[in-house]
Amino acid sequence: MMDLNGSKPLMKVLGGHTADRPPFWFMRQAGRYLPEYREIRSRHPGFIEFCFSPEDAAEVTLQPLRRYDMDAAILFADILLIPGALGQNVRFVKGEGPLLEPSLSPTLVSRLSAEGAADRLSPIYETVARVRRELGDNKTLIGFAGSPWTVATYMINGRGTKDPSAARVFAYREPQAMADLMEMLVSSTAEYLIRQAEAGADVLKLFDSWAAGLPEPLFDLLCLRPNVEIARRVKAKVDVPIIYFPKGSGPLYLKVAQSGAFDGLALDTHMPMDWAKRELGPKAVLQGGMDPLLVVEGGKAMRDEAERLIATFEGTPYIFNLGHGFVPETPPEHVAELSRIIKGI
Ligand code: 1CP
Repeated sequence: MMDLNGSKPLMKVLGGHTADRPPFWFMRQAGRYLPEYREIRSRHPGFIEFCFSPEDAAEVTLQPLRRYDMDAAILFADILLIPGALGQNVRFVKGEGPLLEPSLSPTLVSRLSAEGAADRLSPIYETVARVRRELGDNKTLIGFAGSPWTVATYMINGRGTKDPSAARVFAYREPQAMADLMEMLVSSTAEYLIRQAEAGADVLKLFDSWAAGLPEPLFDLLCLRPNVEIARRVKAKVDVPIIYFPKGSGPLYLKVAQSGAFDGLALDTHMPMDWAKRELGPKAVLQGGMDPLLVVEGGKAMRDEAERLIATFEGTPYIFNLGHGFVPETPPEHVAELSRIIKGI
């Protein structure tokens, strides 16, 4: 195969090659911990409207790279744009988080439609194209979407919660409505990701932030199968690597790796790293794992853990990242220090 990504360190590693130092980026690298983000955010009354503003969304996508020179930018958007495109009303309320109205019943599921959903997200493809034009040839642009189960937990619950049990009960009580919802999410998400790749995304990531705690049969049905199906549909159309993040799924990561459907697997914070390297590493390129709260703390604790991760994965293709996103309290100078540690400078 011709090596078209030779100048992008992250693409090389995602293709299975090792590197002198791990390429890196950070989950939630754009966001509230950066003053320049808050400045642009304050000009927008609504978060969704901000996501649909390509010029400003492209700008905040690029902001963290100007400070820290990571190897990749991640598109500034949100996993909760898809519910809006399917016909549910989504808004973000200050201090409260997302509100999705009305929360889903089987009747309401039958009123949603994936028809034309990807077209309604066209400002996002414009953001992707703008960022790709401004990003250097050696930098990777990551497009993304929420995984069907994770997006469904918000659609069914109607708001953000630390406990997605309403969606689990819905899955048991209303299997047909759940299957219909998953099919709409799979088809709209696959199309949305294909359009991001066509606009210039080099890599695509699927966030299954609520994959933890599902019994194995439900994990197979609602996490593994839909994400494998999205990967299959995307790869039938565009030649881009896909990273999957089944957060908190523990030993079920093994089934995900064995599916062979994903180029990369994003690790959460409590993953045993030697186990991951031994059992998952042969099947997928590994990314992540650092506790974001260590970057709030900084200093020796942060350095020791970064060095532990780098040493663990030395000699294997590994992308440095967090096990979940930066929290708003993260001091930007700690991110600068962490970037220097990873670069070995
Ligand atoms: O007003 C603001 O600035 C709101 C903060 C914010 C930001 C910066 C939200 C609301 N979304 C985002 C951007 C975002 N979201 C990005 C791009 C920026 C980057 O990563 O640098 C990405 C990749 C996401 C993905 C996302 N959104 C996930 C998956 C990753 C994860 O954190 O687990 C999830 C679960 C969301 C939902 C969401 N969006 C925003 C909030 C506050 C939430 C969580 C709601 C909740 O569960 O309570």
